[in-house]
Amino acid sequence: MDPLYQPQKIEIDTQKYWETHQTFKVTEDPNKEKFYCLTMFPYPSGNLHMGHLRVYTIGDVISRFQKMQGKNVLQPMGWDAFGLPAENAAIQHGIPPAKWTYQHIDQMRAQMKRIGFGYDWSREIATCDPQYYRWEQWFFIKLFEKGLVYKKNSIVNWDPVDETVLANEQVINGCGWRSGAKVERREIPQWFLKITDYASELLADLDTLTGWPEQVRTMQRNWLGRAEGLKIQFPVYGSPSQIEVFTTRPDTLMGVTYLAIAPDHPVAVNQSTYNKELHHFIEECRGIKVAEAELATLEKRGMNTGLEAVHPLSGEPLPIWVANYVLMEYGTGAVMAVPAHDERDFEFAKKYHLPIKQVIAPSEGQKHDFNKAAFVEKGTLVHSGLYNDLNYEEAFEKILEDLEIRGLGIRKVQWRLRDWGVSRQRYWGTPIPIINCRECGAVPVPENELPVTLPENVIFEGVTSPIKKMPEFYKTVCPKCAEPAERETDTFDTFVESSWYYARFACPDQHEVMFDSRVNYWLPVDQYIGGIEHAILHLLYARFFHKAMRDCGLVSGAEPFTRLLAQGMVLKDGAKMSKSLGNVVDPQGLIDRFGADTARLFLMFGSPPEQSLEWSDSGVEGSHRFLKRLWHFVFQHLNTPVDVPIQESQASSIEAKTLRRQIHETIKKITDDMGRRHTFNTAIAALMELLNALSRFEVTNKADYEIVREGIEAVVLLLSPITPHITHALWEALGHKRAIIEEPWPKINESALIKDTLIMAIQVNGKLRAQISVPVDIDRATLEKLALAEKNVGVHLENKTVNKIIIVPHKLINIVAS
Ligand code: ANZ
Ligand code: ZN
Repeated sequence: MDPLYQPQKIEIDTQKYWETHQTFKVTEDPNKEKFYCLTMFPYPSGNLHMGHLRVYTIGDVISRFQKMQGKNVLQPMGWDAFGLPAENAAIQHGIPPAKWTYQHIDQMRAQMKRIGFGYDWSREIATCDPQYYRWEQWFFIKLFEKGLVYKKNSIVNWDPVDETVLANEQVINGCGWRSGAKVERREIPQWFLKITDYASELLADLDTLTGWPEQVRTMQRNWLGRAEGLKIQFPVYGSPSQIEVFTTRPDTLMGVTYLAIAPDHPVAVNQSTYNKELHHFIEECRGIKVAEAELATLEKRGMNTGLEAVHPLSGEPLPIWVANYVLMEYGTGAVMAVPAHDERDFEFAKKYHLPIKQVIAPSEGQKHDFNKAAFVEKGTLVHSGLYNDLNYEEAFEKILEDLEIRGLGIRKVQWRLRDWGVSRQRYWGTPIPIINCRECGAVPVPENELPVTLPENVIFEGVTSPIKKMPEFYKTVCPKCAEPAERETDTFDTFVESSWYYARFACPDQHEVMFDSRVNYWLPVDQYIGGIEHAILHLLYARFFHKAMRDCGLVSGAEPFTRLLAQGMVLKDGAKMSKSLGNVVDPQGLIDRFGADTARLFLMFGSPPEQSLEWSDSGVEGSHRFLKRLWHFVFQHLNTPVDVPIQESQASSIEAKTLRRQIHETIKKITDDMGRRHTFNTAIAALMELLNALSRFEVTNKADYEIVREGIEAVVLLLSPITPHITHALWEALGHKRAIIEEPWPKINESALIKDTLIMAIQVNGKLRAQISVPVDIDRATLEKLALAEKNVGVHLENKTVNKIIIVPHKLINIVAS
């Protein structure tokens, strides 16, 4: 054993060992419990950053721990390889996106190998590989046939100078990122997936996901946004039309003082043909695409249409306003405004001097100033005529009843969730497998013509997707009528690829069908790990895909991910480590200087995985010092053997017993920390304490030496999921023939955990066969069990039956057997 800890050499050697032994390649073994551990695959940007390093280390530690538990562990890796950065690089530097992407994949794969992640590389997937996306195209056609796909006009960002559609990220302050031209809104036909068909199930099944953080489940619930309310009709004066509103607060109906409609609402658009000012206002609102999140804080703007609606119960006239805070995409695109009880309406009414009418009373003793803010809580009705004194539920039902009589209201469950628009007018993505025929409309590409391959050798002229200008790509014939037709040149949103990759890892080499039976062996993913930024969309889309794939008979089970861990950010000086802030620490430098094990140890030691981790140079150095100390300690131990035999009569000392207890308490704690709690930081702290205790312990005889050896082996085994290289080398130095990666997790010796012990002799038919250490106050049943569990006792009981067990308290146990 080298007296010096040399991480670079040890790490490369260990990685070679794994490579030649194909240590992480797994096959399906029905006799072994499987464990599928998946960390969200990266976009191949070219370099791993510290956040990557942290999340992939978490996954690797969990995988290695589970392998040591005897499970058949699958830990795959792949590349979310389509997307805008490759396309932007092509536009700016003329490199074809495919070439750029594959180069970056090679770079990142090499980095991952250098950090020692235990991936089954034989299952690597790149989503830009036609062998991958062909099954996505195939599945899209299945969804098309099932009626879960439709085409609808929807709005995109149009750059009038570059004559192209821009992704949201390419619009900077309302202008095209390259041309600088003011971006316009255009309506073009786009493909949608009917995720809303699954809204109820996506909501209900959240309750079964008990292995997910509560926060993520709440975020998904809010995104789905199930709301129970009413749809209410407001007739328009002097017009046959009615304005329909959706409200969750019908109890406030008598407090409505105006109607607010979206700028895109047909009544607004129609009215603007007579009203220039209104027309201008609507155009202005349309120029700004409002994200839903901004609605609350948006500066409220509006204009009176001059039209009036009729209150459905009181018959009073209500002005109709166009308001920028009303979304056409939600509910009916119209709101019955109740300024006294809704914050947005309140702000708007204040600004435009509209009446504020209180209809809900704050509870007794609760003070509320209706001049300052809306009162949004539920309560007892006031100033509501017939409905006075009713509570929320009573008012809801009574008002519904009265509206129903007039045919002006119905109960309605509204969802916030929208269908998923999957068309992108970008080049670097999966071609949408549709052929547009003048006669037959949109026709799916026949199965035997899949994949529709994206041409990879392309040159960008300007920003437009090259395949939109490639007749050799888009010119084709209609599969139905054989007339000339054109292929769809839009590509899929890259969220489509990441919605099903987890299942494809089960059988990435299967080229006949999307999935084979292996998918049922590996799914669901037992542990999924990734950033909280994917808490909503990615996870919701993947859950939707799983259910849709199940309904096509492709997978089984209702949910794809049993447990979810959302890791925290890596911070430096309290801010997110990011390029834009210029505070990144490059993992490569760290590895060059200290080795991968130090980096892994620091990242796991700094904080529990769900919390943010503050970068610290001294923390890294401390981690490195610990590994050096461990190395030296093992070296010294191996080079100073103690052979003084223990005296026959000499019981081991109190100190020795205490140390042994600490060893087994540490095993017990770390088993729980790593397996159940995922608190790797406290596990490492306990290991550091154990190493301290081992170093302090004075070895005077062979028995002591053996206990220290037991302690060292425990430390090395327990640490091996976190720092797999140094522990590989140490295990070998400790004289083991089998590599540590093949070793099982250390076992807890229950009797070593026992406090205040005494030694009792165990006899079989009067002959001493063993000695055990037990608590002074042990009960008879436990004592008998412990005695019978002793190995040597078992040997002497072979083929015998126990007739009687005689116990002389605090002295001996005699097992009488024949
Ligand atoms: C009257 C009312 C009174 C409302 C009150 C709220 C409080 P959730 O619960 O999020 O589903 N709303 C309806 N359609 C809208 C749209 N297209 N754009 C903006 N706001 C819209 O929200 C339902 C409530 O949001 C509805 O209930 C409506 O305002 C508003 F004291 O109606 B409410
Ligand atoms: Zn046709």
